[in-house]
Amino acid sequence: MMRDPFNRGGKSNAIVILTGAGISKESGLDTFRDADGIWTKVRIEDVATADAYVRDPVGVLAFYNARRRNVLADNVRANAAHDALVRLENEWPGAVLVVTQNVDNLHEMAGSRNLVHMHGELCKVRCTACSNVIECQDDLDTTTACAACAAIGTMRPHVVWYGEMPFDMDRIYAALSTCGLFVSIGTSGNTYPAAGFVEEARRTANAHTVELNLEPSEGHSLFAERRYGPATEIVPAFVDEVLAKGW
Ligand code: BV8
Repeated sequence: MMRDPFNRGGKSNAIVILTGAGISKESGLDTFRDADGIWTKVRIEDVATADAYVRDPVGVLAFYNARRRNVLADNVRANAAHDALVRLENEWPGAVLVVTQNVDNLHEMAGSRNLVHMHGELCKVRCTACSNVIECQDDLDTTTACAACAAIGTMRPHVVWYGEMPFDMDRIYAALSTCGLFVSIGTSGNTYPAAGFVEEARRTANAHTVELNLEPSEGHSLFAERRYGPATEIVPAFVDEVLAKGW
Protein backbone atom coordinates (compact mmCIF):
# COMPACT_ATOMS: atom_id res chain seq x y z
CA MET A 1 0.00 0.00 0.00
CA MET A 2 1.53 3.31 -1.14
CA ARG A 3 2.23 5.91 1.63
CA ASP A 4 -0.39 8.67 1.60
CA PRO A 5 1.48 11.48 -0.25
CA PHE A 6 -1.15 14.09 0.55
CA ASN A 7 -0.91 15.82 3.90
CA ARG A 8 -4.54 16.18 4.97
CA GLY A 9 -3.71 17.40 8.45
CA GLY A 10 -4.74 14.05 9.85
CA LYS A 11 -8.15 14.12 8.10
CA SER A 12 -9.31 10.70 6.90
CA ASN A 13 -8.17 9.61 3.45
CA ALA A 14 -11.01 7.08 3.21
CA ILE A 15 -13.41 7.49 0.29
CA VAL A 16 -17.08 6.44 -0.04
CA ILE A 17 -18.61 6.41 -3.53
CA LEU A 18 -22.41 6.14 -3.97
CA THR A 19 -23.58 5.13 -7.45
CA GLY A 20 -26.98 5.03 -9.12
CA ALA A 21 -28.48 4.04 -12.45
CA GLY A 22 -26.83 6.96 -14.25
CA ILE A 23 -23.40 5.26 -14.10
CA SER A 24 -24.79 2.31 -16.12
CA LYS A 25 -26.78 4.38 -18.63
CA GLU A 26 -23.92 4.52 -21.16
CA SER A 27 -23.61 0.73 -20.88
CA GLY A 28 -27.12 0.51 -22.35
CA LEU A 29 -29.13 0.03 -19.14
CA ASP A 30 -32.19 2.20 -18.50
CA THR A 31 -32.34 4.52 -15.52
CA PHE A 32 -35.57 4.86 -13.50
CA ARG A 33 -36.70 8.47 -13.72
CA ASP A 34 -35.22 9.83 -16.96
CA ALA A 35 -37.61 10.48 -19.88
CA ASP A 36 -37.24 6.85 -21.06
CA GLY A 37 -36.81 5.54 -17.51
CA ILE A 38 -38.21 2.27 -16.09
CA TRP A 39 -40.70 4.04 -13.77
CA THR A 40 -42.18 5.84 -16.82
CA LYS A 41 -43.18 2.41 -18.21
CA VAL A 42 -44.33 0.53 -15.11
CA ARG A 43 -45.59 1.70 -11.70
CA ILE A 44 -43.42 1.07 -8.62
CA GLU A 45 -46.57 -0.14 -6.82
CA ASP A 46 -47.11 -2.86 -9.45
CA VAL A 47 -43.60 -4.38 -9.53
CA ALA A 48 -41.24 -3.14 -6.77
CA THR A 49 -43.07 -3.69 -3.47
CA ALA A 50 -43.68 -6.82 -1.37
CA ASP A 51 -47.45 -6.24 -1.78
CA ALA A 52 -47.11 -6.35 -5.57
CA TYR A 53 -45.27 -9.69 -5.30
CA VAL A 54 -48.12 -11.13 -3.18
CA ARG A 55 -50.79 -9.69 -5.49
CA ASP A 56 -49.13 -10.59 -8.81
CA PRO A 57 -46.08 -12.88 -8.44
CA VAL A 58 -46.17 -13.81 -12.15
CA GLY A 59 -46.05 -10.15 -13.23
CA VAL A 60 -43.34 -9.20 -10.74
CA LEU A 61 -41.14 -12.19 -11.64
CA ALA A 62 -41.59 -11.43 -15.36
CA PHE A 63 -40.50 -7.80 -14.78
CA TYR A 64 -37.29 -8.88 -13.07
CA ASN A 65 -36.65 -11.76 -15.50
CA ALA A 66 -36.66 -9.23 -18.36
CA ARG A 67 -34.25 -6.88 -16.51
CA ARG A 68 -31.96 -9.83 -15.63
CA ARG A 69 -31.82 -10.99 -19.25
CA ASN A 70 -31.12 -7.39 -20.28
CA VAL A 71 -28.22 -7.02 -17.85
CA LEU A 72 -26.76 -10.37 -18.98
CA ALA A 73 -26.96 -9.47 -22.70
CA ASP A 74 -23.58 -9.80 -24.47
CA ASN A 75 -23.43 -6.14 -25.48
CA VAL A 76 -23.88 -4.85 -21.89
CA ARG A 77 -20.37 -4.17 -20.51
CA ALA A 78 -18.86 -2.05 -17.76
CA ASN A 79 -17.91 1.42 -19.04
CA ALA A 80 -15.09 3.93 -18.43
CA ALA A 81 -16.81 5.25 -15.29
CA HIS A 82 -16.95 1.78 -13.69
CA ASP A 83 -13.33 1.19 -14.74
CA ALA A 84 -12.16 4.50 -13.24
CA LEU A 85 -13.56 3.53 -9.82
CA VAL A 86 -11.57 0.27 -9.97
CA ARG A 87 -8.41 2.26 -10.72
CA LEU A 88 -9.15 4.51 -7.73
CA GLU A 89 -9.67 1.45 -5.50
CA ASN A 90 -6.38 -0.08 -6.70
CA GLU A 91 -4.18 3.04 -6.62
CA TRP A 92 -5.53 5.29 -3.82
CA PRO A 93 -3.59 4.80 -0.53
CA GLY A 94 -6.75 4.98 1.58
CA ALA A 95 -9.86 2.77 1.74
CA VAL A 96 -12.32 3.12 -1.17
CA LEU A 97 -15.84 1.70 -0.66
CA VAL A 98 -18.36 1.66 -3.53
CA VAL A 99 -21.98 1.63 -2.30
CA THR A 100 -24.26 1.01 -5.28
CA GLN A 101 -28.02 1.34 -5.51
CA ASN A 102 -27.77 -0.59 -8.80
CA VAL A 103 -28.86 -4.22 -9.06
CA ASP A 104 -26.74 -4.80 -12.20
CA ASN A 105 -23.31 -6.54 -12.04
CA LEU A 106 -21.25 -3.92 -13.92
CA HIS A 107 -19.11 -2.84 -10.93
CA GLU A 108 -18.09 -6.48 -10.44
CA MET A 109 -17.53 -6.87 -14.18
CA ALA A 110 -15.13 -3.89 -14.05
CA GLY A 111 -13.28 -5.42 -11.08
CA SER A 112 -14.57 -3.54 -8.02
CA ARG A 113 -13.96 -5.59 -4.87
CA ASN A 114 -14.84 -3.31 -1.94
CA LEU A 115 -18.48 -3.07 -3.06
CA VAL A 116 -21.89 -3.06 -1.34
CA HIS A 117 -25.16 -3.64 -3.23
CA MET A 118 -27.47 -1.83 -0.81
CA HIS A 119 -30.54 -2.59 -2.98
CA GLY A 120 -29.56 -6.13 -3.88
CA GLU A 121 -28.59 -7.88 -7.14
CA LEU A 122 -30.61 -9.11 -10.13
CA CYS A 123 -28.36 -12.17 -10.44
CA LYS A 124 -29.21 -13.38 -6.94
CA VAL A 125 -32.53 -14.91 -5.80
CA ARG A 126 -33.88 -15.62 -2.32
CA CYS A 127 -36.33 -18.16 -0.90
CA THR A 128 -39.11 -16.50 1.10
CA ALA A 129 -39.53 -19.72 3.12
CA CYS A 130 -35.94 -20.42 4.25
CA SER A 131 -34.19 -17.14 3.22
CA ASN A 132 -31.51 -19.06 1.32
CA VAL A 133 -29.82 -16.83 -1.29
CA ILE A 134 -28.25 -18.26 -4.47
CA GLU A 135 -26.67 -16.90 -7.65
CA CYS A 136 -29.14 -17.09 -10.56
CA GLN A 137 -28.89 -16.14 -14.24
CA ASP A 138 -32.12 -17.89 -15.29
CA ASP A 139 -35.75 -16.81 -15.30
CA LEU A 140 -37.77 -17.38 -12.14
CA ASP A 141 -41.43 -18.44 -12.17
CA THR A 142 -44.00 -19.59 -9.62
CA THR A 143 -43.00 -23.25 -10.10
CA THR A 144 -39.30 -22.68 -9.37
CA ALA A 145 -38.17 -24.87 -6.45
CA CYS A 146 -35.82 -23.69 -3.69
CA ALA A 147 -32.52 -25.60 -3.92
CA ALA A 148 -32.20 -25.52 -0.12
CA CYS A 149 -35.68 -26.32 1.28
CA ALA A 150 -37.40 -27.63 -1.90
CA ALA A 151 -40.34 -25.26 -1.43
CA ILE A 152 -42.11 -24.40 -4.70
CA GLY A 153 -42.97 -20.83 -5.83
CA THR A 154 -41.10 -19.15 -2.95
CA MET A 155 -38.16 -17.76 -4.95
CA ARG A 156 -38.02 -13.97 -5.35
CA PRO A 157 -35.37 -11.58 -6.73
CA HIS A 158 -32.77 -10.74 -4.04
CA VAL A 159 -33.45 -7.02 -4.45
CA VAL A 160 -34.73 -4.42 -1.94
CA TRP A 161 -38.24 -3.29 -2.73
CA TYR A 162 -39.81 -0.02 -1.52
CA GLY A 163 -40.72 -0.36 2.15
CA GLU A 164 -37.99 -2.94 2.73
CA MET A 165 -34.78 -2.37 4.68
CA PRO A 166 -31.70 -1.90 2.49
CA PHE A 167 -28.74 -4.27 2.97
CA ASP A 168 -25.51 -3.67 4.91
CA MET A 169 -26.72 -0.38 6.45
CA ASP A 170 -24.39 -0.72 9.48
CA ARG A 171 -21.34 -1.13 7.24
CA ILE A 172 -22.45 1.82 5.12
CA TYR A 173 -23.05 4.17 8.08
CA ALA A 174 -19.72 3.14 9.63
CA ALA A 175 -17.91 4.05 6.40
CA LEU A 176 -19.83 7.34 6.04
CA SER A 177 -18.91 8.38 9.58
CA THR A 178 -15.15 7.89 8.97
CA CYS A 179 -14.64 9.04 5.36
CA GLY A 180 -12.80 12.17 4.20
CA LEU A 181 -14.46 12.23 0.78
CA PHE A 182 -18.04 11.30 -0.25
CA VAL A 183 -18.80 11.15 -3.98
CA SER A 184 -22.28 10.59 -5.48
CA ILE A 185 -22.40 9.42 -9.12
CA GLY A 186 -25.41 9.03 -11.46
CA THR A 187 -28.25 9.22 -8.97
CA SER A 188 -31.29 11.50 -8.78
CA GLY A 189 -31.18 11.63 -4.99
CA ASN A 190 -34.84 10.70 -4.89
CA THR A 191 -34.75 7.52 -2.82
CA TYR A 192 -33.96 7.19 0.90
CA PRO A 193 -31.96 6.26 2.88
CA ALA A 194 -29.36 6.60 0.03
CA ALA A 195 -30.39 10.22 -0.65
CA GLY A 196 -29.50 11.07 2.96
CA PHE A 197 -25.90 9.79 2.80
CA VAL A 198 -24.44 13.17 1.76
CA GLU A 199 -25.81 14.80 4.90
CA GLU A 200 -24.63 11.83 6.99
CA ALA A 201 -21.06 12.11 5.62
CA ARG A 202 -20.99 15.87 6.26
CA ARG A 203 -22.53 15.67 9.74
CA THR A 204 -20.62 12.67 11.13
CA ALA A 205 -17.28 12.93 9.27
CA ASN A 206 -17.12 16.53 8.03
CA ALA A 207 -16.29 14.91 4.69
CA HIS A 208 -15.76 16.80 1.43
CA THR A 209 -18.81 16.02 -0.74
CA VAL A 210 -18.91 15.85 -4.55
CA GLU A 211 -21.81 15.25 -6.96
CA LEU A 212 -20.93 13.82 -10.42
CA ASN A 213 -24.11 13.62 -12.52
CA LEU A 214 -25.60 14.44 -15.90
CA GLU A 215 -27.74 17.17 -14.29
CA PRO A 216 -28.36 18.56 -10.79
CA SER A 217 -29.93 15.91 -8.53
CA GLU A 218 -32.72 16.61 -6.02
CA GLY A 219 -30.02 17.03 -3.34
CA HIS A 220 -27.48 18.97 -5.41
CA SER A 221 -27.39 21.93 -3.00
CA LEU A 222 -26.14 19.63 -0.24
CA PHE A 223 -22.84 18.98 -2.05
CA ALA A 224 -19.73 21.16 -1.56
CA GLU A 225 -18.65 20.47 -5.17
CA ARG A 226 -20.70 19.57 -8.29
CA ARG A 227 -19.64 18.56 -11.78
CA TYR A 228 -22.07 17.77 -14.58
CA GLY A 229 -21.69 15.65 -17.70
CA PRO A 230 -21.78 12.02 -18.86
CA ALA A 231 -20.30 9.65 -16.28
CA THR A 232 -17.85 8.13 -18.78
CA GLU A 233 -16.26 11.61 -19.12
CA ILE A 234 -16.47 13.26 -15.70
CA VAL A 235 -15.72 10.21 -13.51
CA PRO A 236 -12.34 9.26 -15.10
CA ALA A 237 -11.33 12.96 -15.06
CA PHE A 238 -12.24 13.28 -11.38
CA VAL A 239 -10.39 10.05 -10.49
CA ASP A 240 -7.27 11.27 -12.33
CA GLU A 241 -7.35 14.46 -10.27
CA VAL A 242 -7.78 12.67 -6.94
CA LEU A 243 -4.94 10.25 -7.72
CA ALA A 244 -2.74 13.18 -8.80
CA LYS A 245 -3.42 15.65 -6.01
CA GLY A 246 -6.05 14.36 -3.60
CA TRP A 247 -9.06 16.64 -2.91
C1 BV8 B 1 -36.64 2.02 3.54
C2 BV8 B 1 -34.04 -1.93 -6.24
C3 BV8 B 1 -36.85 1.70 5.93
C4 BV8 B 1 -35.19 -2.55 -6.94
C5 BV8 B 1 -34.73 0.31 -5.50
C6 BV8 B 1 -37.83 9.45 3.71
C7 BV8 B 1 -38.51 10.38 2.99
C8 BV8 B 1 -39.40 9.95 1.96
C9 BV8 B 1 -39.57 8.59 1.64
C10 BV8 B 1 -38.89 7.69 2.37
C11 BV8 B 1 -38.03 8.09 3.40
N1 BV8 B 1 -37.48 6.99 3.93
C12 BV8 B 1 -37.98 5.89 3.28
C13 BV8 B 1 -38.84 6.29 2.32
C14 BV8 B 1 -39.55 5.42 1.40
C15 BV8 B 1 -38.72 5.01 0.18
C16 BV8 B 1 -38.36 6.20 -0.65
O1 BV8 B 1 -37.26 6.71 -0.60
N2 BV8 B 1 -39.33 6.60 -1.48
C17 BV8 B 1 -39.05 7.70 -2.44
C18 BV8 B 1 -39.56 7.29 -3.79
C19 BV8 B 1 -39.67 8.97 -1.97
N3 BV8 B 1 -37.52 4.28 0.55
C20 BV8 B 1 -37.63 2.93 0.81
O2 BV8 B 1 -38.68 2.33 0.77
C21 BV8 B 1 -36.34 2.22 1.14
N4 BV8 B 1 -36.50 1.43 2.34
O3 BV8 B 1 -36.67 3.22 3.65
O4 BV8 B 1 -36.70 1.12 4.59
C22 BV8 B 1 -35.54 2.33 6.36
C23 BV8 B 1 -35.44 3.67 6.68
C24 BV8 B 1 -34.25 4.20 7.17
C25 BV8 B 1 -33.09 3.45 7.25
C26 BV8 B 1 -33.20 2.13 6.87
C27 BV8 B 1 -34.44 1.57 6.40
C28 BV8 B 1 -35.95 1.20 0.06
C29 BV8 B 1 -35.80 1.85 -1.27
C30 BV8 B 1 -35.17 0.86 -2.26
C31 BV8 B 1 -36.09 0.58 -3.44
N5 BV8 B 1 -35.38 -0.21 -4.46
N6 BV8 B 1 -34.06 -0.48 -6.40
C32 BV8 B 1 -35.10 -2.41 -8.44
O5 BV8 B 1 -34.04 -2.00 -8.96
O6 BV8 B 1 -36.10 -2.76 -9.08
S1 BV8 B 1 -34.70 2.04 -5.65
C33 BV8 B 1 -34.08 2.44 -7.24
O7 BV8 B 1 -34.47 3.78 -7.49
C34 BV8 B 1 -32.59 2.52 -7.32
O8 BV8 B 1 -31.95 1.45 -6.69
C35 BV8 B 1 -32.29 3.85 -6.64
O9 BV8 B 1 -32.15 3.70 -5.27
C36 BV8 B 1 -33.55 4.64 -6.82
C37 BV8 B 1 -33.28 5.90 -7.59
O10 BV8 B 1 -32.74 5.55 -8.76
P1 BV8 B 1 -31.37 6.22 -9.32
O11 BV8 B 1 -30.36 5.16 -9.29
O12 BV8 B 1 -31.05 7.50 -8.65
O13 BV8 B 1 -31.86 6.46 -10.83
P2 BV8 B 1 -32.76 7.65 -11.37
O14 BV8 B 1 -33.29 7.19 -12.67
O15 BV8 B 1 -33.73 8.14 -10.35
O16 BV8 B 1 -31.69 8.83 -11.60
C38 BV8 B 1 -30.65 8.61 -12.54
C39 BV8 B 1 -29.74 9.82 -12.44
O17 BV8 B 1 -28.61 9.60 -13.30
C40 BV8 B 1 -30.41 11.12 -12.88
O18 BV8 B 1 -30.10 12.15 -11.94
C41 BV8 B 1 -29.76 11.42 -14.25
O19 BV8 B 1 -29.56 12.80 -14.44
C42 BV8 B 1 -28.40 10.74 -14.10
N7 BV8 B 1 -27.84 10.27 -15.38
C43 BV8 B 1 -28.51 9.75 -16.45
N8 BV8 B 1 -27.62 9.41 -17.43
C44 BV8 B 1 -26.37 9.72 -16.94
C45 BV8 B 1 -26.51 10.25 -15.63
N9 BV8 B 1 -25.46 10.65 -14.87
C46 BV8 B 1 -24.22 10.54 -15.45
N10 BV8 B 1 -24.01 10.01 -16.70
C47 BV8 B 1 -25.05 9.61 -17.48
N11 BV8 B 1 -24.83 9.13 -18.70
